[in-house]
Amino acid sequence: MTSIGYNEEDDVIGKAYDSELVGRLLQYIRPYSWRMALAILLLVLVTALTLVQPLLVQQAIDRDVANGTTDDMWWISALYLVVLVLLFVFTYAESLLLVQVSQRVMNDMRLELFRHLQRMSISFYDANPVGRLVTRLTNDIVALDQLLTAGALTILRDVCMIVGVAILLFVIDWKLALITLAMMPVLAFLMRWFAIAMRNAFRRQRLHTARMNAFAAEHISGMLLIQMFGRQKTDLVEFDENSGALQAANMSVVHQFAAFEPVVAMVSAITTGVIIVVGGQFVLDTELTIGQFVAFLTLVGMYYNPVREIADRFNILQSAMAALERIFTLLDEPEGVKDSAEAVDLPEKIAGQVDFENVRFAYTPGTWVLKGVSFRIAPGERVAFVGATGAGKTSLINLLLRFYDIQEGAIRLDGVNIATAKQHQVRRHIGLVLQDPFIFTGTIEENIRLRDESITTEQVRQAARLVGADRFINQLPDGYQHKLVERGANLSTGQKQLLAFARSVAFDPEVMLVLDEATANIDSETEALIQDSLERLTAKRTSIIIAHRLATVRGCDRIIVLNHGEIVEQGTHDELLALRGRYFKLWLLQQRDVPAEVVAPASGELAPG
Ligand code: M5T
Ligand code: MG
Repeated sequence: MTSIGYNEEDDVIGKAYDSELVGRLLQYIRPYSWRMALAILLLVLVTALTLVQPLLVQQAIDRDVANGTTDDMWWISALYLVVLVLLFVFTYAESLLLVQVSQRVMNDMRLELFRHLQRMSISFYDANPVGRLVTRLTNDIVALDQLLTAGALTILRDVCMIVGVAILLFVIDWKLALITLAMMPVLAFLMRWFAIAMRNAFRRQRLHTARMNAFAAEHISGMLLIQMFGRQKTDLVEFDENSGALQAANMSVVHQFAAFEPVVAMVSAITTGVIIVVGGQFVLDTELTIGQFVAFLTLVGMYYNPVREIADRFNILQSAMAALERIFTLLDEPEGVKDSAEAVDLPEKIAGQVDFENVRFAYTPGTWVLKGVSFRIAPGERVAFVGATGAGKTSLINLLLRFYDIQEGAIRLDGVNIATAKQHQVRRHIGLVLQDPFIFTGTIEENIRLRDESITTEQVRQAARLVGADRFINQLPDGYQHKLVERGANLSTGQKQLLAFARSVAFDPEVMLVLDEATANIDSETEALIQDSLERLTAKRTSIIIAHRLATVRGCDRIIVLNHGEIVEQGTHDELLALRGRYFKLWLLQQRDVPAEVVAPASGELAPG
């Protein structure tokens, strides 16, 4: 098995700086710009105060120590203390401001992402694994936080520091400063070399992390199959390879880091050595005071700190840029069907008439899935759609729920073209009973009303009674307050189905859509129960039933036979049988399950899905 869950997009490694991305990020920071500005101001002040310290020491040495007095000690000490207190206050305020901005930006982005996800078309979710989308909302947003709190401003601080120190060095003694800066090209060369090596190491690290995660996610969710087919050994071998590659990549990152620090330390030590020799001579020549000499050495030490950390920052920037890019790519993904500005309101209650007028529709331009479908379903009428797999039944439902807009024709609900109506109102009038009912974590009652407060407890119970779900619910220890686990793992398939029915009924939609494939894998007793509740759920309600088993649709007022996106026959069960057309063939095929003498050999063209 190969890791098809692995996605190249996830290990794209961005540049450390991308002006377009940063420009977009700034839009998010704008609402908090005064906080940000204040943080930057404080940052500059903190740098300045840090640089003042060696200068104070210099004063103490030159004024007092060198002359064997303590006259100026008191004010220098006092000043030093003030500097320390200010440093504390400013640093504290700066971090606080930064974290505030960063947390707010993160929150804004998360909300925007989630809202965006809510508007994405259903086809988008077919193409994007849940895990990836969740990663956008979690890990990638965290990477952003790092960019704001640890990355961007720290680099600014480092730059301030380097520039500030360089200026002071020149102020103290330009000759000595020149000698110090002469070491710069060596350092620049080393840093560049390390940056490239580290970039590659990080890239490998991320690549292998992504691969291992994808492999693990896929093979853990497919554990049933793995155990069924006894693939544990081969799986373990492959996992071991992935994991080993990750280990190697991690080690190589560590190697780079381990080498970088001592190398910088060595350059720094050599520089210090040269300064001691040359500076010492300057002191002897009284060109430099002892205080200046000490301050100079301290400043040079400060100079190397940011340099040493630059590789770390570089890494943070890089992964943050990549995360930003992924977030923005997701945000740029076009949303599903949108309401137009002049979308009309549907009445609170409708009669429930559904019209399809010459509907033509294609998921991908050119491949028509529905080729001019027209029908009218009167209020309260129960209509079934049947047809071979791929005929377009599910598509029809998707269109009525307006998950997609059609290319030609019109779909009307009580005469109102749904393309011009507000989407959520259209869906409120339509109930959908899915083949694979989804259960949320929460109680039975919460699952029925889906946290809609307008549905009363009594309505919840009524709905459950109507579909016959109350029997099993009442047997549960906590009844309606019984807690369900994720995806309803503590319920049987039939129970989940009944619960989903109750949910559809509780919302009391005028039009009910039933995807009947649901009853495929349950025992005949439960099936009869579900069949029975389906009848009750669709009674006196406009209903559209998509069924594969014709037994389900026999009792419908009308059956419409779809074939390759076109209506080929319609009528009642008996009428259609009398026609001896496609429906008849389908019906014959299904009689094969039943020992009956009616069975005649049929062509396999219309195999039941
Ligand atoms: C009809 C294509 C599908 C088929 C045709 C849902 C869906 C379908 N299709 C897409 O390209 N994208 C989609 O998201 O449309 O498909 P259907 O409407 O699903 O057919 P059905 O419901 O009658 O079939 P079945 O198997 O459920 O009985 O060409 O590729
Ligand atoms: Mg279908």
